[in-house]
Amino acid sequence: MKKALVIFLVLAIAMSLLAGCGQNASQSSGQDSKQQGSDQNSGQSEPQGGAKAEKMRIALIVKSTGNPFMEKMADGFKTAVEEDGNEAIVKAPDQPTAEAQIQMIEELIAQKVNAIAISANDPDALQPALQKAMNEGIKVLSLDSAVNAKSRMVHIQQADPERIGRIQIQAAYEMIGGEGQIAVLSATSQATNQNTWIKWMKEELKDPKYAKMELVKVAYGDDLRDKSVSETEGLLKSYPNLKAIIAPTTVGIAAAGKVLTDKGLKGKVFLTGLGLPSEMAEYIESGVCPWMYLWNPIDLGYLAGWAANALVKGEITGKAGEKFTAGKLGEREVIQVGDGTEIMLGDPFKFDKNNIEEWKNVY
Ligand code: RAM
Repeated sequence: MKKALVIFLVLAIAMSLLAGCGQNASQSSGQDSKQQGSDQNSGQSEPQGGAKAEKMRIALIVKSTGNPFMEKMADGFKTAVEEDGNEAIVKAPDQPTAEAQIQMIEELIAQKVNAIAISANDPDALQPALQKAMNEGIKVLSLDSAVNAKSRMVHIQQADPERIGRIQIQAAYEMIGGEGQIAVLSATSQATNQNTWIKWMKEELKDPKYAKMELVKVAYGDDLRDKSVSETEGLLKSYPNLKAIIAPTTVGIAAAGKVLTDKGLKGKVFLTGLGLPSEMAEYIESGVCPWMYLWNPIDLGYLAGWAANALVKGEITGKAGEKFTAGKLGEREVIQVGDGTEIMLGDPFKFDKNNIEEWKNVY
């Protein structure tokens, strides 16, 4: 009996050990295969029929939601990123603030994206977040509204800011016959692009030919439609002799166009600035806004998308003199501007009664 019991116990122990080993073996092999799978994914490699091993995730943060210019810019960006076989992630904060953008940058760092492109709501406030991103190997670029040179590898510039600023003052001068009060209706008070253009407007105004023209106020509609409407109404109320409004923002100029139209001020208060042909056609046709300027927002986003592709591939690093092919826009060069580098899209384009018809369906 005793012998039988010992044999039984030995057998039982041996079997349980064997079962344990088996379990461990299958568990560990399961882990191994899981790990292999996530290793493949952590490089964002999604083999597509063997064509491309690495699919990079390239993010765009725009200024805010509900801005058709930003939407068109994002369309161009997505096209370029996808043309190179990468994945585009587009983020838009509810409010055009630096705080909201910082939160989005932190989220994208946690997601380990490969690149972040941003149209900045503040030139300096994003620096710690963007530097953290770059320290983690994420390529960072700005477009449309720049961050300072320490916060980015390169900036995608729509057109020469000096020219954009000066031509808007020249336009207002012509419209009002060189005499009278003018006001600026801008986006947010921190926006890099608008503030740079306004700086050049003020430079242009120093020319003695503008001695009879007075810039009475810079108002901020924050690229929000309702606020831009109420700021326009405020300007008209505070300055009953106002002769022109310059709105260097597509949201602002469209809001001002509506207010001037509704109040029957066509020919009394002139409007110019930077506008989307699709939103401004009716005011250009009616004469409320005799002419205005812009560049192609789809191409601006597209150029930034290709610059991001080139950065993640290591084709460029953001140093002056580097060249790359920006898809259908052809070869582009990185140039030195001040203490940072830029890639330029082109010249601002003038829209008036003669060409608005053909452009209003494009963007
Ligand atoms: C608005 C935005 C954008 C600017 C255009 C002209 O849509 O402020 O940043 O480039 O206007």
